[in-house]
Formats: sequence, C-alpha cells, structure tokens
Amino acid sequence: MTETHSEEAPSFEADPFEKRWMVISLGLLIAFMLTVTIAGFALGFQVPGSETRVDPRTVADSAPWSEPGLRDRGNGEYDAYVISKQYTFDPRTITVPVGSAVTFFLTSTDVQHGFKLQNTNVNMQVVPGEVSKLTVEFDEAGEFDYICNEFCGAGHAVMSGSVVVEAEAGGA
Ligand SMILES: [Cu+2]
Repeated sequence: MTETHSEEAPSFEADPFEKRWMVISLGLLIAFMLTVTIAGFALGFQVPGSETRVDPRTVADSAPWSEPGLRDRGNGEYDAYVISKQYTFDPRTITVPVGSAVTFFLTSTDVQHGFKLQNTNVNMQVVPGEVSKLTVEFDEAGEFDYICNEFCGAGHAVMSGSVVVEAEAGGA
C-alpha cells in the first residue's frame, strides 16, 4: 500500500545543444537591435512617416495640394508636394539644383500607389487619406525617375515622373 514518489525531480538544466541555440538566438537579437539603432541614429536612415491625415476626396482642392509642386524654403531646402492618382503623378517633373535637400510630401486621391525614386533607397507607400513624407538630399546632378511601384490598375506601368538635378550653372 505504499505509494512511492520516487520520480526524479525535473531537471532545469538545459541540454548543451539547446543552450548553444539560445545563445545564438540572443546574439542575433542583439545584433539586429544594434543594426537598427546604428542605422536610425548614426546613419540617419528614416522610415517614411505619416505626416498628417487628409480627406482624399477634397485634398486636391485645398492648399498646399491645390498647387502641387516645389516650394523653395531657402538654403537649398525644398518641399515637393506630389499628388498620386490613376495613372499619373502631379507634377511629373521636379527640377532642383545639385546639393538640394528635398522633402517630399505625397498623397493619393484614389487608390494606393507607391513612390520609388530610381537609383536611390527612397521607396514610399502612398495611401489615400495619408501624407507620406521623406527628405532626400541630391548630391549628384542627373535625372532620377520616380515610378509607382504599387500596382494600382490598368495604367500602372506608365505612372512615372522624374526629378531633374541640375548642375550649378554659373550665375543662372
Ligand atoms: Cu501604380
């Protein structure tokens, strides 16, 4: 009639193999956190931010969107208001001198679009009702095409424009 409780007390000692993977996982986690911290604070990587909310039905009629395009803020800084709609960007050409810092503000008046600036790491979603904002410095002259990279319908493939970065012409 004696019940024996002779089972061994459970051991909490992890298997060495498991332990090794726990260390590796922890190491990866720390490495990723360091990468994100360094990219964000030391290298200045920015995630496109949602600036403000707007009404996609009326946004194109009210300032500043009623006159899309470039605003010169001085000191080589510009704001660019760009409206995305099926199937075009307004404006389709943005011209700035080399060395400019352009803050792009984008919104959509219909469906979701994308804004990818070729040969740069600029890539934003453009969502109706939201304003996407990102600052880009243009240190080299040239033409940088922007394309819609979120499928938005039949004319998606022709939805593009370009930033023309002009070399500083003497006195012009
Ligand atoms: Cu598109």
